[in-house]
Amino acid sequence: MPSYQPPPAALDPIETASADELRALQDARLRETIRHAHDHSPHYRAAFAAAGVEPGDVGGIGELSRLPFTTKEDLRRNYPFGMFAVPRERVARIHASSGTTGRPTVVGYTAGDLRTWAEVMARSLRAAGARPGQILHNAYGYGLFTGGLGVHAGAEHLGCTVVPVSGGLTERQVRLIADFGPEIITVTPTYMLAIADEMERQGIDPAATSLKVGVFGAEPWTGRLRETLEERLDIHAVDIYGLSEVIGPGVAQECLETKDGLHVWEDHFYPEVVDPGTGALLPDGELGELVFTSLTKRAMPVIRYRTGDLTRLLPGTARTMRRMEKITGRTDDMLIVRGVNVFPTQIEELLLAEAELSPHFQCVLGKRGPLDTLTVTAEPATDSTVDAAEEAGRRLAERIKGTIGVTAAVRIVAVGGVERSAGKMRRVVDER
Ligand code: DLL
Repeated sequence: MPSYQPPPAALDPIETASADELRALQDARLRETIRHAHDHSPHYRAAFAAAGVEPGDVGGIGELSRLPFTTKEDLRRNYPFGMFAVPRERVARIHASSGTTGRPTVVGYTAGDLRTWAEVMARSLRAAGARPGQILHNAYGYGLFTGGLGVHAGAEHLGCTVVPVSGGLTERQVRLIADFGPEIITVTPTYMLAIADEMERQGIDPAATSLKVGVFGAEPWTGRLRETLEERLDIHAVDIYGLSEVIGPGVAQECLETKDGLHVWEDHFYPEVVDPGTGALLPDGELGELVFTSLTKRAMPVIRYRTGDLTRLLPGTARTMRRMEKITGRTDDMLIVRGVNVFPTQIEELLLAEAELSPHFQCVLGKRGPLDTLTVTAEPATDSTVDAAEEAGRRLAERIKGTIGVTAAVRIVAVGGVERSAGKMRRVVDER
């Protein structure tokens, strides 16, 4: 267990407000958001009309499910600026998804939205254990991706000394960590692993750096990977969640003191969980697709946005606001291999239990005749032999069959043979 304990810090009053206070605020903000979206966005006006709802029909959160969903497809159809609910001149910043498939999705922020974002992001970093005056090494990518600039603004707002490294140039990442002495690092968990490998290559003990907390997100990662990262780097590893459509990083954050899932900043982003197939609202505690309604965003409000992320909502602990469980995966990352559903996170849990394998892996989907095949590509751990890794690979294949119920081949490749990424790792390679 890492020894760092952050000094106490004052929270925003709403973080510990009563459930009633929070609900009253949400109700009022929801009414405003719906009115604003209806009056200023042709998309929402048409969508509400098609569903037969008037803004006045929704008095509060209790009636939210009368409104239609918003999907990624809606954003694509309105490319580039059609979802904006303010004149384009009032949009202070634009971000966009990489758009590897189809058109990118574009999101916009007013100056006020950027302030809100910096506030929720600062709140997230504080919950993660960051404090004013600390040096924060930000290795999330800067650019159209929301990670770099989003975390950056929040860290400045909190009062940290920000090192805006962005992703990539791994040798330099290690150099700057050694020279500047940051206590906080913000980066995807898989790129943190690559940085730790590079530390070892340079003869630096990853557990002996100045780092105390890693704020890891932008991709699914498991409790097992938390253990790996905490042990290897002697840091606290906490989870941060967000998505561009809703605002970017800072929608939900795990608290350092409990590490029990992510508190959703519900005063700005109202979460629902629905059945991914039928869209029916599910009660708290049930696993389904996360849906968000923004409560304060002006440039691009989102109403009941289908995230594609699978999780469940849980009661608050370290904060009164509800938690979401660590994300299992995305609906579109679910592998269906001969009728069995598999998430890469399930493979990660099993793979990390094998000490002879490195934590870098990919799931490759192929075809043999009419049948789908799943091959997990993995590497030997640096202090392991190829024979021991092959043996661990055979064990892993058996455990995948035994626990998940799917037949998978495990292919051991040379160290460095599994693709690396300086940001979000591509876990699934579809070769069919
Ligand atoms: O990934 C925003 C972000 C940046 C979050 C930095 C955290 C840290 P997008 O590129 O729009 O935005 O991707 C959003 O990434 O719908 C999830 O599928 C996934 N994702 C983000 N955070 C987590 C997380 C940023 N903590 C998509 N756990 C989301 C699992 C995550 N998946």
